[in-house]
Amino acid sequence: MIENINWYPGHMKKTRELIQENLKTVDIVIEVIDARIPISSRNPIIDEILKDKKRIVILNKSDISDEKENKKWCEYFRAQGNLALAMNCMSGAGVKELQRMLEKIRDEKNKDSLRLKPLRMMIVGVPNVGKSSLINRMTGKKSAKTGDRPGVTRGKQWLNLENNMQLLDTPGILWPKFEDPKAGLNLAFCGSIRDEILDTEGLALELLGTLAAEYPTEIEARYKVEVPEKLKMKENAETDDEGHAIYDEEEYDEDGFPISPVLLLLNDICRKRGWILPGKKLDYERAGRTILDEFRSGLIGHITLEKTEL
Ligand SMILES: Nc1nc2c(ncn2[C@@H]2O[C@H](COP(=O)(O)OP(=O)(O)O)[C@@H](O)[C@H]2O)c(=O)[nH]1
Ligand SMILES: [Mg+2]
Repeated sequence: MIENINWYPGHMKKTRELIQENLKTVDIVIEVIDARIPISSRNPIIDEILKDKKRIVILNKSDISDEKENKKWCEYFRAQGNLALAMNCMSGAGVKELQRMLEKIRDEKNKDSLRLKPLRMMIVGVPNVGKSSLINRMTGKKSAKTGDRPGVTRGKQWLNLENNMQLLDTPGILWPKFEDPKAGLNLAFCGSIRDEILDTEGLALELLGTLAAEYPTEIEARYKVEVPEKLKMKENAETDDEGHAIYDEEEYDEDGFPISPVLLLLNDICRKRGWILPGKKLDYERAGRTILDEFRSGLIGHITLEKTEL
């Protein structure tokens, strides 16, 4: 889990140095990102860190993201000169294809050499994208730790995979774009920021607004509510300083304050689901927690929050 927002500059510098040190000894870097948020789940200066090192971008969690967006994002990363692949570490879908890609690179590396050299790789990515899950998938039970061999960075171990490949056992943990509030929100939606430090109700309301605009059909089907037209047209809506859509408010509470249409939608959902407290108050805490959980586990649908320009 994320060591939360406390990425000190010194901390970042150290991580970066560690990755750069290991980078010298690897042939290829596997960069894992979250397919639901391919921009927010990438380290902002990853290109600067990896420079022209050969890279495979893994769009992980493809089981809960939007399949047609996965394809577009793969194309996008390929157009930048990388290899790219959608992956599901829960089922293992995509692992065989990754294997084939790696074998090709290994053979390329050895094409003129008499003594076969192993392909060496490391996995990098921001917290919670599935780096450890991928390592487990790649190593399976047949992996073995290599001992203190020359060339192995102290404290680091190389895992011997099948087919003459070696994987650094600890992934390079990078930091996401905390300075961008939109990225922070996306990371929080996807569970990359500890919920204890978040305002669940506020976060769920933000998520609901986003989903109502981009995936209204999924919201309607899951919660048996009708998403008002004006919420569906968020793209055209004016936004305030923090990027929140400004709607023409039509409903007012008993004190005369406007009620956001997203809150009205949440109210509808609460009533449909029976999230009501004694005294007929709506149980926003339960609503918030459930909507976030259902989004994160893919129950609302296959959703990608960040789209390519393609
Ligand atoms: N739905 C889904 N969940 C995944 C996938 N890969 C990993 N996860 C889950 O995402 C969470 C973080 O995974 P982990 O491997 O610990 O990420 P790391 O922090 O990058 O090492 C765990 O709850 C995993 O079970 C995937 O492909 N699909
Ligand atoms: Mg991990």
